[in-house]
Amino acid sequence: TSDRTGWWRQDRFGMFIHFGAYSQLEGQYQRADGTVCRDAEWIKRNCQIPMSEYEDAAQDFNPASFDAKAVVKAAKDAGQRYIVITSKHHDGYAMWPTKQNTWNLRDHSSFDQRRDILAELKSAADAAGIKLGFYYSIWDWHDPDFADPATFPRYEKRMYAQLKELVDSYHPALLWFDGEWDADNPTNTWSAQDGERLQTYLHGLDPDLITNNRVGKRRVVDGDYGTPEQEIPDAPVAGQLWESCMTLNGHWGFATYDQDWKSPATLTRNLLDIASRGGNYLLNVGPDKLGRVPQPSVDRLREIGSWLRTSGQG
Ligand code: JFZ
Repeated sequence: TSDRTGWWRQDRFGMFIHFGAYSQLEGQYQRADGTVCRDAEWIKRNCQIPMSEYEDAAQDFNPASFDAKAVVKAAKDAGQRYIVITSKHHDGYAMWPTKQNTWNLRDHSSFDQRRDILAELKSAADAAGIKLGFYYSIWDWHDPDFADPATFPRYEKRMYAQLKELVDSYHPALLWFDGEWDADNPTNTWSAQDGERLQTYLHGLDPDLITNNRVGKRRVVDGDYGTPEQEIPDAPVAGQLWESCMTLNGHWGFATYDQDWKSPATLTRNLLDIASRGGNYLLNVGPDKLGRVPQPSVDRLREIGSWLRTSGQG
């Protein structure tokens, strides 16, 4: 535990945002034969969408209604004090104008080319005293150099360059890594050494940058904290900070068909349960293809916040 986690340990409650090219499909893919396949941020892979079709969908992506101030307000109303948004999920699509490829929201979409949602979110968060962090997937389905161990070093170089862009342009407080595996090629595994090298690199850019343990092999020494997913650990690892991330319904990314929302009572109980065990709670919203946070999510966030305020803990 270093000094850099001070604010994070205090803050306790954050907003996760899963938003990307997959959001354009809103959870549903209709195949040529008319059958429908459903999934959210994994839809490209789990519904076996050919890359050219997925790229076509991304070309139509136009989240014109994304409103950074409204997102930050929803977080603030809930009592959340930090936000972690997907800068790049497994599909490799970058949500900022990266210089490393054109597979990004600036160069491959129908979105206003002058806009940059990560910059918008950063300034709205700063204005509200909310910390901003980025999710970044090491696994990349789009970059052809990822999947082959022979070319992986070329991919890794671009990944380092992208992370430097993120740090230099938006000064995130935290990087939330994921996808430190390759399900298609188990020999192409991200090693403990790869993780350590990346951590050292990032702290050279910004020593205050917090990372989760998925930057490496999820050992206690990897990153600053552990990441149990969709669960509250009975016995947290001694000496390890941790953060449970959870969905509000059953998916991370937007899925029209998923209306299975958790109750405000359950969500508030989770927060109290986690906080009482010394953990952090990262609760997810998945904006729709226009960039709007679903109303059931906004309503639940407000209810959690109103409970916190009436109990004098907000
Ligand atoms: C990953 C992603 O694949 C998923 O789409 C989402 O972004 C989530 C927050 O993270 O999924 C995982 C990662 C780790 C585990 C399971 C799913 N795990 O440790 O069991």
